[in-house]
Amino acid sequence: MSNNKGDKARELFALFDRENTGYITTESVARAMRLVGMSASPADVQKLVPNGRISYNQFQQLIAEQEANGSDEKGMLAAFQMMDKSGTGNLNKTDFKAAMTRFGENFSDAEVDEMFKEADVDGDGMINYEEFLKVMSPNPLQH
Ligand SMILES: [Ca+2]
Repeated sequence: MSNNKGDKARELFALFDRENTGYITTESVARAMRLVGMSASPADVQKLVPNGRISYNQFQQLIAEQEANGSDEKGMLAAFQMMDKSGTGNLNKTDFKAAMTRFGENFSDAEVDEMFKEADVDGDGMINYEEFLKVMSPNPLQH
C-alpha cells in the first residue's frame, strides 16, 4: 500500500472528471482503466458501477483492486508501447490521438490537445515514457 496508487487514481479521475462533478461515468472508468493498461471490460465495470457513475473513493478502490490483480507499472509500459506505434519511445500528437481513438475515445481535438499539453512536461512536442509516467503519477521518480 503506497500513496502513489491513490495519487495515480486521483490524476486519472481528474482527467475524466473534466467538470469537477466529483463523479465520473461508467464509460469513463472503463476508458481510464484501459489508459493505464488495465483489462477491465466495460461489462466488468458496469457490474462494479451499477448506477452509471462512480465517486472518487469508489474509483480509487477499484484501481487499487485492479492493481492488486497484477497491473501497475507493467501495465503502464504496455499501454505506452501500444501508443508508441513508431517505437521511438516518444509519442507525438498523432500517436496520442490515434491511441485515444483506438481506446474508443470520443475526445474532441481540444480535449486531446489539452491532455497532450499537460503530459508534455518539457514542451518538446513529444511525450516520452517518463512524461507519461509523470502524468499517471504525481510523485515522479527521482532523478
Ligand atoms: Ca516531452
